[in-house]
Amino acid sequence: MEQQVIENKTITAPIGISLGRFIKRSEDMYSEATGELSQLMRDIALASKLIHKEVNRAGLADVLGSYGVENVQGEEQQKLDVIANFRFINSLKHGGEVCAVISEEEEDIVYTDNDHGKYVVAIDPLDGSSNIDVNVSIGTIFSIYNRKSKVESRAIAEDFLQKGTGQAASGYVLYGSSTMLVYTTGRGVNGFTYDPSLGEFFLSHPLMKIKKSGEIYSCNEGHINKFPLPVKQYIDYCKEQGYTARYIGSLVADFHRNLLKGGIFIYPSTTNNPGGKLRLLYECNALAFIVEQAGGSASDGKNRILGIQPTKFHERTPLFIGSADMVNKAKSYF
Ligand code: P6P
Repeated sequence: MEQQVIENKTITAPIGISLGRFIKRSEDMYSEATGELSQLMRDIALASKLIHKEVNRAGLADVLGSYGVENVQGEEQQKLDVIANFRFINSLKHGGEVCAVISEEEEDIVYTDNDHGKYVVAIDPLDGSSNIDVNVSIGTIFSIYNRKSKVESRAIAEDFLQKGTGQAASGYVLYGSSTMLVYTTGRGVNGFTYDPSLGEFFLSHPLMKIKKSGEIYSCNEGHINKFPLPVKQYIDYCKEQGYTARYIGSLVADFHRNLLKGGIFIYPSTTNNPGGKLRLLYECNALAFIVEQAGGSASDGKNRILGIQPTKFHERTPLFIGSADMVNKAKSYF
């Protein structure tokens, strides 16, 4: 088994190590670690395994199709959305480390009755759910913060309305041809692939880094006429460069491909979504932390995503994320 040299500040480990042992190793490497974040990551991994099972039998177990109700976003909830939301909140509630959750599927704060928990989690339990019925990859995106309010008190809005630079950890789960958990605690990005026969995630992508520049651009060109002029100009530039267009319509899948191959994902402000479509708290901040830890960049077109001060739980932001040189080139048109 390839032995990765442990570099100071970043967490690396031999490829093939289980997630559980990786988490323990990470905790042992840092004297200040108390084990609470480790337990939280285990809770997220557990919920991911349960969702993996639901997603992989979606066609068989009548969990396809809509649930017949709308979520707070006014989007028709897919049954798997509801299941995923329940699984993650339940796992975090029973894990005991999280005092409250903000979820794309919930209008307001969900209290876990763990007022002693020192973390809060913002989560999109199942992003890209419109792709469920057509068997396209979907994903979970999560962001973890240290609460600002006093332990033993009830969580408050300010616990969630923190800049992305304050994240303790973030990551995503991609339910694709294989299920992968990719996360960072600010010491590098590591990717784990799930082996359903063993019921465990194993380190498959240690210390992930994104290319400084790439040749893939991802955006929904069907909306091109709704894009601001600078975005149209940048997309024209990509075409002149002969870049490849790749757009799955599932943020986690598009982001993960660009992380591995280099590229830029763009969901700009549009005439019908002037603030952009994607959510700052539980989509953009989480992926921005990952991409910066991997050497890339994330912007709203002008400002660093991680530097934006949130004012509302479900606020949206335009998103330019991926290879640093490509994001900078796109920004140069504004
Ligand atoms: P559009 C899925 O609904 C989602 O939230 C992201 O996963 C995806 O990147 C985006 O919306 C797709 O939006 O407008 O291109 O269909």
